Amino acid sequence: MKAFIKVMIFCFISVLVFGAAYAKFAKPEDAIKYRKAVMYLIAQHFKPMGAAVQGKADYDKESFSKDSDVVAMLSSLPWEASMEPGSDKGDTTLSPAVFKNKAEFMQAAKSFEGDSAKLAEIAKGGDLGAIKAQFGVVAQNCKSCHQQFRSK
Ligand code: ASC
Repeated sequence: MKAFIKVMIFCFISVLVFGAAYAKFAKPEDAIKYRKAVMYLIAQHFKPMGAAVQGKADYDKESFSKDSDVVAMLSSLPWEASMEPGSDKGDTTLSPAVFKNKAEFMQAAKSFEGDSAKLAEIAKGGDLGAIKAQFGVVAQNCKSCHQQFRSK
């Protein structure tokens, strides 16, 4: 009986913890800070790749590959935080269009995830021509999503 009660308490606590995991952001500002932090990191790893692709910096296979891995790794993180109700107000450039076109927004997000993963894969091969082409696809991805879903 004692063991049964222990199991019940464990389950109860698990439900509380698991339930809490759904409410990831206590307030809209937290979601804004979270996605800005992720976007900042993505940009920091995206820019050196852009410089290499444009010939403004030397192409280094290893560092390009590391940057592309980091971008791919981060690519799935900003979207949940971007759909947090009320987080289109305040210190943000998120367009309210996100809430009106959630499916379209998520589709754009998924394209970015897929295209970033592909870039990371191609980067491992070190074929600069193929890398340039795929980098262009990802950059276009950033651009069109920003046009639709970022204000200013
Ligand atoms: C960046 C950055 C963006 C994208 C975009 C790509 O480094 O901050 O918003 O790349 O310019 O088209």
